[in-house]
Amino acid sequence: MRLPRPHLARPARAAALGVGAVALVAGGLTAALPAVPGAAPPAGAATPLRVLFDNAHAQTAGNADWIISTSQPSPYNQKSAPTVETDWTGAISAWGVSLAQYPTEYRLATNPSGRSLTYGSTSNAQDLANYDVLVIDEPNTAFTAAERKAIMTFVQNGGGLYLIVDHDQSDRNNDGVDSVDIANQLFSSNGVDDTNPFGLTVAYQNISSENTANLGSGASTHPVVKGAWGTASTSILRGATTSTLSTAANPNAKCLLYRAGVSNTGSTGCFIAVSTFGSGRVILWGDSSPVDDGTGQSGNTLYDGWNDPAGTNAAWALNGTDWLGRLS
Ligand SMILES: [Ca+2]
Ligand SMILES: [Ca+2]
Ligand SMILES: [Ca+2]
Ligand SMILES: [Ca+2]
Repeated sequence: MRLPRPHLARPARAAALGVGAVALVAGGLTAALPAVPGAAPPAGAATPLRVLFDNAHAQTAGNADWIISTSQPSPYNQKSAPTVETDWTGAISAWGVSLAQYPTEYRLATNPSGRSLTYGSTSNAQDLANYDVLVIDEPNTAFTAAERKAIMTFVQNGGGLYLIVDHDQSDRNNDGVDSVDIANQLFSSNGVDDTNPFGLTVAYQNISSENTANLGSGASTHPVVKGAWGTASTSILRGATTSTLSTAANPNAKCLLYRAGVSNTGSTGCFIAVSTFGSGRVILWGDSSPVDDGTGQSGNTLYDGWNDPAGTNAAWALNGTDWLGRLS
């Protein structure tokens, strides 16, 4: 059983990877990071949360670079104890390094390109049964039928799925499917529950540029909103879509953050949704841009959404990771 996170230390660390990163370099490690990573975990938190980031579905196609590190499966082979997001190479390395600063609390890996997602395969070191949380940021090739079943079985058995999609017609590798198609296929054809298991469907929208602070009714106390990494309240939409909720299909489907200007009790226009399936949890976010940290492999045009002052995007990602892993 995991005890509560060290709440006081967490926001300071999260900030160190954000706008405070410059101060970190200028002021020196000791000044900027007063708490020693790994020193704070309470007794009983001996087993780190195991988080797997998927890179087997064209997550680096086109300008995407949705990896935590170029070293895969183990990011620690690039740098064993990263402290700033550029210690690991990838446009979501800020997400990875934020967690990796707490080595006794989080252990990260990447499902590398060419490796299928499995559940219950003893020959796959990155088998989902070995992880607590699976992050899939904008898949651009479809999951196979076996992978869809594996993902849903993982969630059904208590796993947490953080699924991020991008806007309609965002087929970066021109294979005929984009993340909207791929998510909806997962939700409707998985061999475990094909009748809207999460109560969530991705809309076919392309919202070019908006900001939102439209929290769902009653969402202000949700652990993803009010978490150890700070309060999540706003986000950015930069080529984005939303989802539609069906509480008839799943009464636990809930919208935490709506697009601006829509009803915050409605079933449409949801930008960040949460739900459950079996013993597990899911978060669905309608845009890959907010977690783009702006730095990654050369050749990609990237924008820093992670630190964009119009959104509390790091908090959504990091509090969400904790909630999916049942730390909150
Ligand atoms: Ca790329
Ligand atoms: Ca594609
Ligand atoms: Ca986008
Ligand atoms: Ca980066």
